[in-house]
Amino acid sequence: MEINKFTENPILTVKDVPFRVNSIFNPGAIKIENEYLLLCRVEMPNGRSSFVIAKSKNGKKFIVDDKPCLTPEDHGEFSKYVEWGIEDARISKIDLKFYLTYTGYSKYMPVVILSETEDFKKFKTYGPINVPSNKDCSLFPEKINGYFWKVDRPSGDNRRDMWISKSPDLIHWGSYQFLMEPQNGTWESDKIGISTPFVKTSKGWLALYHGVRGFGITSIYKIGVVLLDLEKPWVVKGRSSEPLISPVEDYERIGDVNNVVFSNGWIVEDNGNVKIYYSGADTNVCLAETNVDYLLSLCK
Ligand code: BMA
Repeated sequence: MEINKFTENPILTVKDVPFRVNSIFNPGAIKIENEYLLLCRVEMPNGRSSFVIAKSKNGKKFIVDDKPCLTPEDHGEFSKYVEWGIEDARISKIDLKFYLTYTGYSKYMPVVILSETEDFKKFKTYGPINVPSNKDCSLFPEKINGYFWKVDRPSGDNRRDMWISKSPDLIHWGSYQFLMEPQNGTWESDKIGISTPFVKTSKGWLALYHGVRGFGITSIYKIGVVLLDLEKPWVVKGRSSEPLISPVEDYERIGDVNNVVFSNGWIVEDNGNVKIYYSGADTNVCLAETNVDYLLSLCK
């Protein structure tokens, strides 16, 4: 098996949302018992995003809830950091709770927000866990060397690199280290960012990342894969030299932002099968299937 885009893509579009939205895209994903849950970004008619849940028994056919579960207005004292929307949640289960890292967008520019939930009904937010501009943050599902770890993407001057940091409590972060930079003259030459949460494999911590290359007035977003050392997660053991998923089909080429495939959620099943949830052209939700062995074989 290599990677297969689902023949019935896209699996969700605005037509599946029972309330008025411009688009549904960029879902975080988690499997709870035997149910697949997507925390989808919905861009509301005013152009600001909230999150809505979609659920499925088979990971392919999803039913979208009839209202958002988390909105900018739900952020209490932190609302000013998310006034222009909440975007692109990554979901990690750590111990018995689910932790969400997502972009809060406001006049202060993008910043990573941390929230936790036990049931996807009630959410507790801890507000920003870094200073702007920073986005695309994924957590590791367990402590390494006694600390929690995250990877994110600060935007300083002209650089768009991924950094790794650690925390005793998921809220206070430090020991920042450079992790990965875009490779010049390739599909990811302009910027990179982590896509999915990290998953533990026998060979290391595996995650998808995105790479962007600009051509004049347009940018093309593609998805790659990276492997970090299990004990020293600041060490990159391998990464794909070519993209794993590229915008090819009309539903990936044409939409609100053309020529984009973007993922922030996947399910790695116990048998090694992988369901990648991604969006085409910032406009829909799609599925691609592969397995861990194939992804590991790409990390050279
Ligand atoms: C990124 C994020 C994503 C989006 C992508 C392509 O910077 O804002 O939400 O899917 O751009 O437009």
